Amino acid sequence: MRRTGRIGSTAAALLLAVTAAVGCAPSAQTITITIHYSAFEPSQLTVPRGVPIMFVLVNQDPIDHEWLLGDETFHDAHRTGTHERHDGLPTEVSLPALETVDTTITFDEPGTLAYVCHLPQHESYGMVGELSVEG
Ligand SMILES: [Cu+2]
Repeated sequence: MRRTGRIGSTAAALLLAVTAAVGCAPSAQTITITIHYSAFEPSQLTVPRGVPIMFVLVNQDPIDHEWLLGDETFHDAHRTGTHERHDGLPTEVSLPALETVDTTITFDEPGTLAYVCHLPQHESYGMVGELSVEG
């Protein structure tokens, strides 16, 4: 009985420690962005600063797209850019037809960024979204 009690309190202490860790550390958030008929849904997002955000990018279209996140300078460069695939950077994601890709980003600075598909004609067609990082 005594032994059972000791095991029980150890388990309770462990549970408390886990709860405290989850409570203190910034927990990751998941945001799903769906692409359908060459449009981002949602096309406006607000995220907190300093918290890992996992973006789940669901391409429901039978054609390739991309999800490029950055400021105006970044997008100016990509509008005239020539590279076809974006791999390795969490803010530059190629989305093959009918595939889902996730990427995780932690934003350190408040501000407004845009996510754009820079495949030919896609931006002018409306493949643009706005992401605000809270201060
Ligand atoms: Cu596109």
